[in-house]
Amino acid sequence: MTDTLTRTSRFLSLILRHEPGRIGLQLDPRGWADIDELLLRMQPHHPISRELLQRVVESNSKRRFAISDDGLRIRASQGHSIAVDLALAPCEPPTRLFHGTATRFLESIRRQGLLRGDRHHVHLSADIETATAVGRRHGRVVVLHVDAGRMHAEGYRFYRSDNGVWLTDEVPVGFLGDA
Ligand code: HQG
Repeated sequence: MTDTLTRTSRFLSLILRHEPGRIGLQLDPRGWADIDELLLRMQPHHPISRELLQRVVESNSKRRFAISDDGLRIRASQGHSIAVDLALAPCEPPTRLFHGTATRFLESIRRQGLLRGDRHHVHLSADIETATAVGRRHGRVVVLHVDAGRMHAEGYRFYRSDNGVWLTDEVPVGFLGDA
């Protein structure tokens, strides 16, 4: 059985990344929602207390959600499909990053490189273990390595989300290899 924390985390992901309008909520341009308003608007759909919200934020192993310093607002740290500008500053990536995916995508990836699809960015991991967990969600997992150092040197921009996911617009085939 899926527990309350997981179900709440899923609902919050849906609202804060993809469909705030589902509960009549509007995010600000940086993706933040007012916590009092969020809790109020969640009542008819998935009622939770402020304490449970806090527990979801703190217990989430991927730290998917961030609360603002003043404690008044919440946003998803990454993974949006709606237009928000997280205002992440470009930064220098490690020389090597990893991308976990399913073997069935390989042929297409070797042809097109890594594309962001519905997301704002291609998501990359700092270590093989994390990449393996990400890839496993899609099926038989394979981990690719990304020559991030060379991409950066050639002008591709990288960002790091609040929860440590590396983001970039695309990874052309020439920067991909087997991990
Ligand atoms: C694949 C989770 C064919 C790509 C994780 C991936 C992550 C291609 C899938 C975050 C392709 C997209 C994102 C191409 C890429 N041809 N397939 N040219 N280029 N793909 O879920 O990276 O749980 O949108 O390899 O922890 O798996 O949401 O991206 O398999 O950080 O917090 O297309 O989602 O975080 O799948 O995962 P996704 P992802 P949360």
